[in-house]
Parts: sequence; structure tokens; C-alpha cells
Amino acid sequence: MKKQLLLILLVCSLTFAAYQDCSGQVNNKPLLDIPPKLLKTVKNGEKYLVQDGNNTVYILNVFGSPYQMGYASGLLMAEEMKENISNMFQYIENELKDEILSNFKLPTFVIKLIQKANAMPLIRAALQWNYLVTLPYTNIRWQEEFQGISDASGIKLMDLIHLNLFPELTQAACTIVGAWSTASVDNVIRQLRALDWSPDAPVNRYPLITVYHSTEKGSNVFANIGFAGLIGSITAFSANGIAMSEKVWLPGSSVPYTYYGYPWMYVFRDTAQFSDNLQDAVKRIYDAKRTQRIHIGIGSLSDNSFFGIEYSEKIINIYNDKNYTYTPAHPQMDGIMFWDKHVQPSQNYCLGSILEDGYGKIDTEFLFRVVSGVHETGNAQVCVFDFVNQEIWVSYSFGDNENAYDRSPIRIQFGALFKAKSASEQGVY
Ligand SMILES: *[C@@H]1O[C@H](CO)[C@@H](O)[C@H](O)[C@H]1NC(C)=O
Ligand SMILES: *[C@@H]1O[C@H](CO)[C@@H](O)[C@H](O)[C@H]1NC(C)=O
Ligand SMILES: CC(=O)N[C@H]1CO[C@H](CO)[C@@H](O)[C@@H]1O
Repeated sequence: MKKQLLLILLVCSLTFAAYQDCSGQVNNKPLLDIPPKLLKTVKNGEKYLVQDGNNTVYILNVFGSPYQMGYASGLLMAEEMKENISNMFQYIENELKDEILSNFKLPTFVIKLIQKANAMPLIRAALQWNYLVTLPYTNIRWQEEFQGISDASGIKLMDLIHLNLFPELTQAACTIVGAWSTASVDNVIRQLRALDWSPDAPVNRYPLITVYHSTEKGSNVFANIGFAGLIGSITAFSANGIAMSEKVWLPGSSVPYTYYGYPWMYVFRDTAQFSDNLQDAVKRIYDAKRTQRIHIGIGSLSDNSFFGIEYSEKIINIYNDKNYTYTPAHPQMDGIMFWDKHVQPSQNYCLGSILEDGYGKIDTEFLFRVVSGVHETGNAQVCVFDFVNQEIWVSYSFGDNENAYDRSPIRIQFGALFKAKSASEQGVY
């Protein structure tokens, strides 16, 4: 018994020796493979819950026009969204104050004044301004979906819209990995999206995956993998085998950005919804009136490939597994494109060394347990896409300090969800 333990410890430390610059550990929490439980059905939607202890994900299937899908979401998630939204505004206010306080050395009484002050009118004004300057560029489907949610749930329309524009004004660090061809265990693509935002953002109380079955022309069935109340995407997966991941881009002052355009979370979701392959996705991004600087990872099953894209108002740079700007910390590997959680180009060796070590045997489990665990990335959300099996391994942060990369992976199989028919199509309503 003791000998075995010693052997395990030895193997672990040997494995770790291969990972330069890393501080985390392999996440060995058990995989949760729980069938979604149907909670409620309405005319154009279904609500499911996947739950084991404090691991919780809601899943919605919504059908119809943008307004109808919004209306169904509003009926099914009213309570959770309401709570979420009021907590989120409080959180945003606290973050803003922390930001101000961290930039100055202030006497205690000034600190107290700032902490007590009402910053909400300022925040609302900034978000309202962002709403007005993005509105001319924003497809009407967004307004219709917001209106549907608001009409069904009683949540104020502008509360919803403002909350959804907050990511346009803020930044999240993150890790993105695409692994395909000779890098992956079976030569087919896998993708990791690890969201490092803040594990204590109260939006994490209601992890929500919404599967959209839109009747819009050219639309594919897709899943928005996020949080109740946020309908723009940070993570998305389509029935046509497109997966989207995002990371902030902090390139210094030379790359222009603007607030006047189509919010990136909306462009991002539209890309998942309307693209069949990498070429479609790139065209959509080129044609968009872009705003902020972000990194995007797009994986595509039909191409069995992956692009890492630097996205901004004027500049788009596309990289595959051969043409990134490589450094000793970011080695070239066939079938691999990645960005680690640090500012790019990264000088940190951790992720490159993990991927070199796993090269040729990378699978869903490796990306979840080793990459996100050992690189300690994805404090708010970890999502690994298995394109061929139409499934993800996902985890979300919990409470104030349980990071998603330390929590159990939850397996969500999309096969049946993507094929589902609405109650009215089934003749129930
Ligand atoms: C969540 O559940 C896990 C496993 O039961 C437990 O260890 C952890 O303390 C719980 N977290 C909180 C914040 O309750
Ligand atoms: C990298 O290769 C892709 C695919 O051929 C191409 O679209 C892209 O423009 C190339 N990027 C650079 C920076 O050369
Ligand atoms: C669980 C939780 O934090 N609930 C809060 C949701 O928001 C309302 C309104 O701010 C609070 O009263 C609840 O306590």
C-alpha cells in the first residue's frame, strides 16, 4: 500500500518535471455524467437541469424567431435571471470602486467615501452610451430577443441590455487551445476554452447553456455556453461543428479599437450561428463592423482544423499551426494553435511544455484535466469541445473562491438537444 503511494507520488513528480513554469496540478475530480432532468416545458422551450451537489448547469432548448426564443427563455429562467442581474450590477459597482481604489494611494476617509458613494448612475450612463453607439450596427435579432425575455420575465429591458454590454467595456484573460491532426489522440480536433474572469462573479450562480433552434434563414442550431441573463457569447458550439472561444488582446497602444460598432459578443454568437466552416466564419468576422481587441479561437469539424485570430476594429491576423510568431516559450507544433492565460506573446513556458508532453495523445480529458488544471486556467469556466461526439466537458466556478479548473468536469452531450423539436412541432401545444 505504502509502496504504491510512493510510486504514485514518484510518477506525479516525474510528470511535473516535464512542465516548466507551471504551478497547478492535474484535476482528478470525478467526471459527472448525469442525464439532464426536464424541469419545465413551454410552447417554444424546454428547461433542463444537470445537478450533482453544488455542480449545477441549466440547459434550455428554445425554438422559433428571436422574439419567440427570448420569450421562452424569459418564461423558463425569470427567477434566476432576476437574481443574477441585480447581483451583477452590484458586482460591477464594486469592481469599479476597487479599480479606482487600486490606482491611488488615498487617506482612509476618502476610501470610505468612495466605498459608500453611489457609482451606479455613472455605470448606467456608460452602458447607456455604449448601447446608443452600438445600436446602429446591431442586428435587430438582438433587440427582439431582449424584448422577448423582458416581456416574459418582467425584467426591465434596459437592465438586460446594459448587462449584456458590460463585457464590451471590460476584459477577461483566458486560455485557448486547438489540437488536431497528429497532435490529437485520434487525429480529430479538440478545443479548450478556459475563461479567466473572476471566480466570484455572481453570474456564476446560474450557469446556463441555451440551445437555439432559430427559424432565421441560414441559421444553424447552436449552444451558447454561458450564464443566465447574458445572451451574447463568450463560448459557443454549433450542431455544424463550429466552436468559438475568446480571450482579451492587450497589444499596447498601436492597435486601434472603437466602441462604435457591433459588440464583439454579438459578432461572436452570430459567427457560431451562421457559419458552416472556417471560411464562412472568417468572412463573417471580416464583414463585421468590429469594436474591441480580442483573441478568438475557432475550431471547425468540417475542416478538421482551427484558427487563432487576433480581432480588432481594423486589424485581423489569422494563425494556424504553422504561421504564428513562435518563441522559445511558444514552440511550433503541427496540429496545435494556442494562447496561454498571459499577455501575448507570452514568455511563460507552462502551456507549451504541457502540450509538447501530451503531443499525439491529446484528448478531451487531457485538455480538461491536465491543460486547465496544471496551467491553472479557467477560474470562471472551463469548456472542452469534442466535435466528433458533439459533447463538451464543462465546469463553472462556485461560491466565492472555487475555481472552475479545480472542479468536476460535467459532460454534456448535445446530440439529442441539437435534434430536439419544440412542443408545438410535436403537437403538444
Ligand atoms: C461544494 O461541494 C463540494 C463537494 O461536496 C464541497 O467539498 C465544497 O465544500 C462545496 N462548496 C461549497 C462552497 O459549499
Ligand atoms: C496563416 O495561414 C492561414 C491559412 O492558410 C492564412 O489564412 C493566414 O493568412 C496565414 N497567416 C499568416 C500570419 O501568415
Ligand atoms: C442568493 C442571492 O444572492 N440572492 C439575492 C438576489 O438578489 C436579491 C436582490 O438584490 C437579493 O435580495 C437576494 O438576496
